[in-house]
Amino acid sequence: MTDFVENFMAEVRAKNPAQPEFHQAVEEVVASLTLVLEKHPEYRKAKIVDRIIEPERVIMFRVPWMDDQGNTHVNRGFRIEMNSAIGPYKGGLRFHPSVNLGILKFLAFEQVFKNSLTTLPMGGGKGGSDFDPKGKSDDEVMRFCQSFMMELFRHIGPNTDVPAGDIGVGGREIGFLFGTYKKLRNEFTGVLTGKGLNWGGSLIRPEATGYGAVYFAAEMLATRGETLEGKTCLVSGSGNVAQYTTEKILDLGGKVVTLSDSGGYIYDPEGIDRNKLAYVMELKNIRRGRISEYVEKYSAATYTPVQTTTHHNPLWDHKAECAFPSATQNEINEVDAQNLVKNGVYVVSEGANMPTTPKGVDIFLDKKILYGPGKAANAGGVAVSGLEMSQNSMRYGWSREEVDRKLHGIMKSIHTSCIQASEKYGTPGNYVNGANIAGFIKVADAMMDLGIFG
Ligand code: NDP
Ligand code: 2IT
Repeated sequence: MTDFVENFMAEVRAKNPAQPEFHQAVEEVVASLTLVLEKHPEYRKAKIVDRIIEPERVIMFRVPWMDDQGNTHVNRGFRIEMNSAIGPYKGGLRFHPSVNLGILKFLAFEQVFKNSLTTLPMGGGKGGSDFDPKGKSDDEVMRFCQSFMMELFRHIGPNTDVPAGDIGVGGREIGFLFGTYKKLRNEFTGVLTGKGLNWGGSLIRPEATGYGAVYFAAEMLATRGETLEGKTCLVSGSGNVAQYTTEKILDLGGKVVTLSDSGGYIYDPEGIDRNKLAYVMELKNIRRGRISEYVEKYSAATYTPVQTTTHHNPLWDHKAECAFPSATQNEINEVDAQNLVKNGVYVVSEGANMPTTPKGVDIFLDKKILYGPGKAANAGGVAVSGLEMSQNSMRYGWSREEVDRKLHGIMKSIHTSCIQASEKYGTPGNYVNGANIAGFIKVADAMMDLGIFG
C-alpha cells in the first residue's frame, strides 16, 4: 500500500505542478486511506479517491479595483468548488498576498473532510484572492470586495455555494460582499456566513473556531482524565481564531502566554488575562495594529521579531503543556515540533488549517501526544456556519447559549468519530487517521449512492 501512495502521489504531482500545499494535504489523507481501501474494494473500483481529489469546478477571475488615489490595480480571484456530494459547497474566502491556486485547493480539499465531520450537510469549497487588506483603507477594501463579488455572485447561492471568512476576511469584508450580492441579485438570502447579527448572522459564529478548538483540546485531555485548568498554553496568531481560543482557554482556567502575527510574537510570562485580551482585540480588530505594540502597554512581556525564512519559530520554544497554532499553514516544522515536545507540550489542537508540516506531524504521532489535526479541531467555525445557514432557512435565530451548546455537542461528536474510526482501522489514538477516515467515509458513501457524477 505504500507503493500505492507513492504511485498515486507521483500522478498528483505531475498533474498539479507547483501546488506543494495541495500535494501535502492529499498525501496525508491518502496515506490514512490505505487502511480503508484495503477493506473496501468498492471504493477502489469506483475510483473514489481519484475523483475526490479533483475539484468539481475551479473558477478563476480578474478583480480590478481602484485605490484612494485613483490608481487601478488588478488582483486574481478564485473559488474552488471541490465536492458537493453531501451538501452545497461551503468554505471560507482568504484574502492574503500568498493566495494562489494550490493553497486554495489544499484548503478546499481539507474542507470536504472537515465539513463531513461536523455532522451537518455541507460540501467543501474555498476561495479568495491575493489581495492584501493590510494597510488599505475601509473604502479600498469595500471597492475590492464589490469588484470581487461582481464576478463571484454568478457562481454562488444559498443552495449552491456558501462562502464565509478566513484569513483577511472578517465581519467587515463579509458585510461589503453581502451588500454587493444583495444588490446584484435583489435577494436577501443566507449566501454567506459570518454575517453581522443585524443582517442574518448567528450568535457565536465569531467565537466558534477558537471555542471549538479549545473544546476539542478539552475532549482530548478528558481521555486522560485531565482538564485545561492550570495549564500553560502557547497560542500563535492574533486574529479571529487566536482571540477566541484565548478567551475560551481563560474560561476553562488555563493560562495563555503567547500571541503572534506575521511580524513576530509576544511572550507574556504573567499570562494574557481578560483585560489584556480586550486590548489585543481592540488593537487588531479596530485599530488594525501590530502585536509588537502589546509590549509598549504591558512591560512584563517581550516581543521577538520572527522572519518567515528562519528554520524554526521561537514561539514554540517555551515551557507549556498545550499549543494552539492559530495563524497559518506550515507554521510548525520538525524543529518546532521537537521543541514543543521537549518543553513539555503534550496537547496540540490546531485552530489553523494544516499548521504542522508532515515531519512535525510524525513527531507528534511518534511521541503519542494528544494531537488534534485542523480538520477536526477547527471544524467548530464551519459547524456554526452550518447552524447560521439553518437559522437563515428558518428565518429564526437561536440564543447564544443554544448555539454554544450545539457547537460543544458537535465538537464532542467529532472527537468521538475520530476516536472510533482510529480504533476501527487499527491505529487507536491517532486523530489524523481518525479524522481523515471518518470524514472520508461519509462523503465516499454519498458519492457511491449518487453515481459517477456524485
Ligand atoms: P485572521 O486574518 O483573523 O488572523 C490571521 C492571523 O494569523 C493574524 O494574526 C496574521 O498576522 C497571522 N498570519 C497570517 N498569515 C501568516 C503568515 N503567513 N505568517 C505568520 N502569521 C500569519 O484569520 P483567522 O484567525 O480567521 O485564521 C487563522 C487560521 O485559522 C487560518 O489558518 C485559517 O485558515 C484558520 N481557520 C479559520 C476559521 C475561521 O472561522 N476564521 C475556521 C477554521 C480555520 P498578520 O496580521 O500579520 O497577517
Ligand atoms: O477553514 C474554515 O473552516 C473556515 N475558514 C470557515 C469556513 C466556513 O464556511 O465557515
